[in-house]
Amino acid sequence: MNKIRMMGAPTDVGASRRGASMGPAALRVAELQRSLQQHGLEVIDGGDLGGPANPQQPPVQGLRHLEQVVQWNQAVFDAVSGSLAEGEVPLLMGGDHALAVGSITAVARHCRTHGKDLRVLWLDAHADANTSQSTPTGNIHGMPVACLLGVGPEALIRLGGQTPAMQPQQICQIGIRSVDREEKRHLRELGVRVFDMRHIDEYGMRATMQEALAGMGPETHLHVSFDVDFLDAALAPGVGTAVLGGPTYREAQLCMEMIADTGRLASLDVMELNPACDVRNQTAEVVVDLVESLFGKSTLIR
Ligand code: Z70
Ligand code: MN
Ligand code: MN
Ligand code: MN
Repeated sequence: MNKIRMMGAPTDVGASRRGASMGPAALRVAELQRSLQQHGLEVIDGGDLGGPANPQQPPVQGLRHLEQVVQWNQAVFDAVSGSLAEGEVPLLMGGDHALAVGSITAVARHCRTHGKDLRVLWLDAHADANTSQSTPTGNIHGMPVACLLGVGPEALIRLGGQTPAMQPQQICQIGIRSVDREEKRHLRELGVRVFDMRHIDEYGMRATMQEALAGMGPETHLHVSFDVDFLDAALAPGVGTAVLGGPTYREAQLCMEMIADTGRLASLDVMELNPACDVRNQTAEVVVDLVESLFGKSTLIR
C-alpha cells in the first residue's frame, strides 16, 4: 500500500444538521493515524483544508449554500488531485458528503489521465441522487451522486473540466435504505447499481459484496465513499441522520474486509461523522476500527 495522506475538510455547509465539521477532529481523537500505522501502514496527517464558514441560509432555487459548497469542493478537488499525483492514497475526512463531488471528480480525472479503470463503492443509507428540482431540503449532501453523473449545477459538475465526471456503470451503492420518491426515478434513469438493505437482507453481505466487487482487475482504481450513516443507527449514532436497519458491526466488518481483499483500494472518503450527535466518540471509534479493516487489518491474522 502506498503512503496514506489524511486530509480534513471541516465543514457542514452541504448538510441540514450542524456538526459534521467536527468529524476530522473526532477521527484524530479516536487515533485514526496511529491505528493504521500500527498495522505497518505509512500514514501522514496533512491537516485540515480551509473554506468558507456556514452562513446558515435557506435554499436558493433548490440549493442551499451553493457558493460555499463549490468553494469547499474546489479545495478538496485540488488537495485530492495533488495527493494522487504524488502517488499517495488520499483519505478525506469529512465534512458532509457533498464534498465527495470534489474528491471523486479528482479521482476520476486521475484515472482518465493514467489509464486506470475507476470503480466507486458508495456506502450510505441514502442514495444522494437528488437534484435542485427533486430535493425535499435543498441540502447539497443529498445530491453528489447526481452531480458526479452530470446532473447538477454547472460549477459542481465541471470541477474537473469534463462532465460527467464518471459513468453510471462505474458506481455501485451499498446499504441504501432511505430514498426520496423522485430520487428513485433518477437512480433508475441514471442506471446506478443499487444494493439496498433489502438485497443485503435477502442475499447476505458476502454475496452482495461478491457481486459489487466482481470484475475488478489489475488496472482498477477502487474508490470507497463511506458515509458513516451507512452503519445501523444503534451502532453509529454520531451522524446527522441516523437511519435504522443498516449493517451491523459484523456485516460492516465483512464489507470492509472483502474490499481490502481486492487489494485495489486507492482512495477513500469518510464522511458525515457528527460528534455533536455522538456518545463519548463511540461512532468515531467504530469508524476507526472499520477503516483499519478496510486497509487490511484482518489479512494479518489469516
Ligand atoms: C434527503 C435529501 C441526506 C444525509 C444525505 C437526505 C439526504 N434525501 N441526508 N445524507 N445525511 O435531503 O436529499
Ligand atoms: Mn451520503
Ligand atoms: Mn447518508
Ligand atoms: Mn483498534
